[in-house]
Amino acid sequence: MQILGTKKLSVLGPVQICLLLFWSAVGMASTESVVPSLSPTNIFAPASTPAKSIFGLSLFVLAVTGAIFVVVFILLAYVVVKFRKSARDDGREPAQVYGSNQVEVAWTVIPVLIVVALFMATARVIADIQKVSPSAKAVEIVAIGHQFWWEYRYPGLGVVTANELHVPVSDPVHPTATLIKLLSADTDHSFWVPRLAGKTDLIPNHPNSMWIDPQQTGLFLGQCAQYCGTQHAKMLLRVYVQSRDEFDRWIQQQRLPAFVNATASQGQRIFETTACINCHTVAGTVANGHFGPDLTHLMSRDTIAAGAAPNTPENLRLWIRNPDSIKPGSLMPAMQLDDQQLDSLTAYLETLR
Ligand code: HEC
Ligand SMILES: [Cu+2]
Repeated sequence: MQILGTKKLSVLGPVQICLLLFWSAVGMASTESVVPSLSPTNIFAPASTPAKSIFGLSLFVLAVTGAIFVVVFILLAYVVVKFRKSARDDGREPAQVYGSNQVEVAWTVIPVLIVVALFMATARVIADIQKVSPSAKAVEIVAIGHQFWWEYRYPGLGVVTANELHVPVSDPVHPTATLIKLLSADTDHSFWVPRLAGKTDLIPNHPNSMWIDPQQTGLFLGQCAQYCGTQHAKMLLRVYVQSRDEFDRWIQQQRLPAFVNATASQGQRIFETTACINCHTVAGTVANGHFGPDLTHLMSRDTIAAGAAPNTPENLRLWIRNPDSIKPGSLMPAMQLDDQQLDSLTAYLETLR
């Protein structure tokens, strides 16, 4: 009974593994060739040099581990079939083999060599990515992780924004790297946009840096990849890769002070007499807080609250009424405003283009 049980298991095991492998291979093939843009975080569709090197490395690791799998699977299948219970078995214990030096040495040395090869390949990719020194033309950005949103500063360009990072594309004619210095305002976060680069942590009092050179325009998504508190899951990354012209236009627009619109003066008064200004900056007004995102050009963003919701008037109103309804645990308090105040405040925010 016991023997039958184990035999059944060992036959089923490889079959199941095989099926699993088959389906994951199908999945991989279809995401790569048929629908490359289906997932904006697809690790099989790298679009920047660091991500491409990592992709190459993962193919190498997959090939090595795949080869090991095939060898082990074939041997296992052979043994299971060849030595299965037969009618002629006399029930005695089979011959036992002890202490073969050759076998012991082989199954120690070969795995060690494989691990060393994988280690060397990995170390080389890491070193290759890190040794690149930024050219003078590189765009420099400081990314600061906050619970639970991203602050982006462009020190050389005089721009401060939040949650939606804009960078220029790097085409063969104008190769442009973007250098991102990673800081944290509170606890550990991790910057991870899979199609652009590997993960790098943002650690308090320990500046890190990374670089990207996205080779196609478009929106690249990511996610804070280090648990940083309740709303870590809604701390999304959005990287907008733009042509140089579009990027320059975006920079010009972001440098302007807040747009003043008399029709929203009532909302502006509420904003400026409520605690909002202690946490938020609106350039050119009395609002100069730094605990929350800069709102000077709030309307130039597609989403609010680090990608948690689309930036629509309804969501904005809902957010101010009760941030927890969109992002439970967010560090912005509900300010207990009445409906009329909420309406005028929303109308004011809508003018921050
Ligand atoms: C105690 C500090 C604090 C106060 C007071 C505060 N906020 Fe916030 N606010 C935050 C933080 C922190 C976030 C980021 C939340 C997140 O994404 O997790 C935020 C996010 C926002 C956002 C979304 C910005 C974006 O681009 O994602 C808006 C809009 C906003 N606040 C408006 C207001 C208004 C209007 C008031 C006043 C009624 C206000 N806030 C009061 C801290 C504050
Ligand atoms: Cu985080």
